[in-house]
Amino acid sequence: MKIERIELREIQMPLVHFFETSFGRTTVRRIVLVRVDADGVTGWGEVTCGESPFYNYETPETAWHILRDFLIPWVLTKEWNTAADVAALFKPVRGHNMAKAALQNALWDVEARERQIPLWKLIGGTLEEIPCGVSIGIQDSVEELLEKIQREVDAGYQRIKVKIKPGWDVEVLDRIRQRFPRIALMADANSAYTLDDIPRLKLLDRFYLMMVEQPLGWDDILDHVKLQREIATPVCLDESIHTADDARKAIEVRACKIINVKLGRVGGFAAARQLHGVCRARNIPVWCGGMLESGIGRAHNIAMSTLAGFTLPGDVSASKRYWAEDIIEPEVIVTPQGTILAPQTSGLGFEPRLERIEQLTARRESFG
Ligand code: OSB
Ligand code: MG
Repeated sequence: MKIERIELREIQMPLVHFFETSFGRTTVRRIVLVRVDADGVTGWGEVTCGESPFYNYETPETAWHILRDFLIPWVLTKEWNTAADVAALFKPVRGHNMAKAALQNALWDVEARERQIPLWKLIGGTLEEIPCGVSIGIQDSVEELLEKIQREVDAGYQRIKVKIKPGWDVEVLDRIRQRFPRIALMADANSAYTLDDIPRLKLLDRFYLMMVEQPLGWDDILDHVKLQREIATPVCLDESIHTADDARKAIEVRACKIINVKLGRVGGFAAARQLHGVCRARNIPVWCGGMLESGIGRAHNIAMSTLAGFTLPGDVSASKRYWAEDIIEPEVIVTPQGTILAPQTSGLGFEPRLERIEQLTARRESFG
């Protein structure tokens, strides 16, 4: 691949509705995009970190620094052949997986466009229709939450995930189950509990949830083993799985029964595929997590979700749930059956809307 230019830009996009988790409320997203021009085609990637270091330690500022001062200079000056190779090139940088993923995934997009095939086919995906769920944040009242759930169930989404934290958990789930006894339901705690909360977490079993996501420490594996022994609800890990090796270890010690894969959290398509392979070989279902992505990150998530092991509905939902106007054309739509159809055009399968991106840009820098 002959790279002509790499560009970083930060865009700012207001969410149509605030999104609240156990660690805080987001109203405006600050998203760093990576654009790579190479061999006459253009590829795009998205840094999926939050604005503050509350989900993990990355922020738009740390990602910009790591990309500008390390990853981009290496890609421009060192020897490598394919997008899959840059994972090894980036290895000396410890962590910062979301910065790494944005650049690596942009190179995957370039490669797919060069070969004129959809990105999902290039990574080895086979599912042409992917099952979708929604993630619904903490609301100001339970009534508002119940209304939101009703809307998403009516839209056809195949499972509902709600955010929980101490004080917004058992009573809320009880109200949800009274009104929606049969929906596929799960809860995501984003690390809001400790082992002292085991008695409370045991109460979740009465709601026959599909899973409880990341109840304990953001970087913990072993305490989740203790918890999983005590509760019937399957534990799903999100925050604490950064590599295929983390997944292997978590499965070996029985810390979880399900794993959420986020492209950013694991460092890009190469690692996501490895992790998917590790889970598949051990019969551990995986699903695609989300980070309130713009259309570009969303399109990458759709591609990943076509890998055969992504059997559970992911947090991959329609553009309009988050954005008044997305930055891709067409925007992501979900069928009345709660699925997304894999795109048939090359690369991401969605075209970035350059003039819209330009309007939203807060800063930019070019390299090469
Ligand atoms: O833990 O899955 C999470 C959003 C921001 C940070 C962490 C998480 C989430 C979500 C939203 O649950 C998923 C989405 O993008 O729809
Ligand atoms: Mg999560």
